[in-house]
Amino acid sequence: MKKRVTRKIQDFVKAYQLRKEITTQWNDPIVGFALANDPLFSKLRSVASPTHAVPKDFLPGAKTVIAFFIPFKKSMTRTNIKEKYSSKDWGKGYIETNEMIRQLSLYLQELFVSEGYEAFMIPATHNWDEKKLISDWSHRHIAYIAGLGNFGLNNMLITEQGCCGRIGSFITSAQIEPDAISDQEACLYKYDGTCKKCTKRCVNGALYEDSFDRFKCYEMLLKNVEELRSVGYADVCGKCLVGIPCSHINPVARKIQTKEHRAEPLSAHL
Ligand code: B12
Ligand code: SF4
Ligand code: SF4
Repeated sequence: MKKRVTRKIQDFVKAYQLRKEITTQWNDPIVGFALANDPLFSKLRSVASPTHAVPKDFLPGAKTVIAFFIPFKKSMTRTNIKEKYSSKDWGKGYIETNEMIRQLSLYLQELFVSEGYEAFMIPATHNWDEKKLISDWSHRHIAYIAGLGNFGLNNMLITEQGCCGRIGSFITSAQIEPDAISDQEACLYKYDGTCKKCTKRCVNGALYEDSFDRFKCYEMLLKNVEELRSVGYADVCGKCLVGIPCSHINPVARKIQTKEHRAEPLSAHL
């Protein structure tokens, strides 16, 4: 079932971008699975937020949580590197991907229900407490538990395809084999204290090595809402995600591979 669901998600995204009205293009999504009763879900209440839900709060018969990361293409993320305000493509990418995640979740819901399972879908964003700017369901934590990656200094979940993309998750009563959490660090700063490029890219004084001010960040997102009116409601920024080592790859995995590769000829002679 795992392979089939992964393929269905990938095929959906491939077909979706062929629609005439869609301008954003995505790379193949990566998909991970978590047991709904994984003790890490209840741990989230103590680690992340006391109001964080567990899968059974939304679906009492929950057995599995499916998480997917939908990577943006480099050609799109590049448009958001220059200037203080976000590019139109980044704004449009946000709006179109949120809608795609909604339609993909509806599709998965129909699929599971047609096979006799229960299903529960969650929106990609705006499911937050307006005053605290915190949600009761963190897609990036779910994706972490489902083995899709690890956290960066820029707060993003960094996957094997980087952090430039959007995350969705979905709950079902179908039992699907879970994936293991990734023990591979993904942020260079967390790995060896280097990089910090994301903090230097922040355009509104919200992201530092030792702190993040979500309200300052949201202030910038709202400025972009005004700037990008022509594409719709785009509360975006994302300057701390683009043009950095972890935008499209896991730079720690790359660094380790390069070191091993360099070490190879020497070890071969020992
Ligand atoms: C509220 C929210 C915001 C707020 C607050 C952001 C924040 N950093 O807290 C505002 C409006 C400011 C915002 C801004 C942005 N957001 Co936002 N946002 C959300 C939302 C709706 C909820 C996040 C939340 O409150 N979760 C609950 C809290 C408790 O957990 P958390 O913040 O996710 O987790 C933190 C800690 O627990 C911690 N942590 C650190 N180390 C470790 C280690 C372990 C082991 C664990 C368990 C946890 C942990 O990690 C997390 C990151 O700080 C999610 C969608 C969703 N429902 O998940 C999108 C989401 C997080 N945003 C996203 C994005 C892309 C952005 C922006 C780039 C805007 C844009 N699209 O252009 C900026 C980036 C700002 C930044 N650098 O952090 C993406 C992230 C994608 C990714 N690769 O991770 C999400 C997942 C939306 C999506 N569906 O893809 N966002
Ligand atoms: S830019 Fe560097 S420090 Fe920032 S999250 Fe990416 S790898 Fe980590
Ligand atoms: S999204 Fe923009 S304002 Fe928010 S932390 Fe990143 S660069 Fe700074």
